[in-house]
Amino acid sequence: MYTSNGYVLDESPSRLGQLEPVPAEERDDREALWRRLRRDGYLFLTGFLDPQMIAEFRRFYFAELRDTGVVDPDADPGLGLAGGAEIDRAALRRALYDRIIPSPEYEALVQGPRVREWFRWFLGEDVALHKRRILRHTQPGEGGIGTATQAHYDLVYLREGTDRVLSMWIPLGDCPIERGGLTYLERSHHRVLEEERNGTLPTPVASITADLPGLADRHDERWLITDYAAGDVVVHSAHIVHAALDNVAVDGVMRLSTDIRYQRVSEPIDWRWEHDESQEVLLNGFQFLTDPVERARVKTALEAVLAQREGNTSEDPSGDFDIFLSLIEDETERERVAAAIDAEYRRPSKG
Ligand SMILES: O=C(O)CCC(=O)C(=O)O
Repeated sequence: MYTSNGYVLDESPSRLGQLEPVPAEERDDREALWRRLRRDGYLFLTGFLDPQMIAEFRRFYFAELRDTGVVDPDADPGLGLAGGAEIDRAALRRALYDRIIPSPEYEALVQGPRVREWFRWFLGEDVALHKRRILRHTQPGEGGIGTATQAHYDLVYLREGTDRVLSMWIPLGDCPIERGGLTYLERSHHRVLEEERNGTLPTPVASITADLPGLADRHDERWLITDYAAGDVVVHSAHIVHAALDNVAVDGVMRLSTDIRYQRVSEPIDWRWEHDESQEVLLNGFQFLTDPVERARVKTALEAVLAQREGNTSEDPSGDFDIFLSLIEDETERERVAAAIDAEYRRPSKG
């Protein structure tokens, strides 16, 4: 049984399918890859990265988390065995934002020659990697709304720049289905593109829903899943709907992944993605602002706050939504945005 945020996936063939890897004969054929990306919304590139490099990064990552309660401190960090202790959130943030994300190990992973050169080749010009890069781990058994990534498409979070952004999802270690890999709603990008063009999407939209089976029913579409192996990656467009499954593995092994975004340097970059992930909470409210005057004002105010915090990891980001809300001058707009933030990010966990 596969679940996402506790919702059980319908395993009938009309609702669940397999992700299709790019066949060997298309790997070096740019035109064929573009045709495939336009048709499917994703490119599943098996064995794209060296599994040994992935294994080394996994070991480095969990070794850095040894004292956070996330992993079993007595086990080989390369295994990524979940710990049973209470999680020390401040220590976790320090490990992530002060040591792991700025490390040469992470840099080599996300913009080593293999990845960067591939994007340069595929996009046909110089490329930029967004500074906001996301590392995610999930312990087995973590569940309930808010644990697994809900159904969404990336453009919703990237609207301030070009829509021709490509994401790369990289499992950092083997990620069999039950460990909670990424799942894609088959060809949903065609519908999303159409809805975007016609302006028929409800706005503002953040994630669409946690109810994956309900969404597949509503659109008569299938969720595509697979057993990912270390070294596999998926490149996806900004319009395809995707989500994560729960980690329901019984072997105690953590799911670890990173997701990064590349685009052509010549196209506008969403300013919010020019800040690293440690400022995420502060930036998340911006998507809910609709009034153009308020958007412009808040953007300026937010950039000033961010400039002050550059390189300074806030250990307790729980107050960042309040800082964000305090930047909105119009009271009605502030209340509306506060309600949207509560619905999207502060939903009480069912797990
Ligand atoms: O890894 C996840 O849970 C979500 C990843 C994602 O949304 C992405 O790669 O765009």
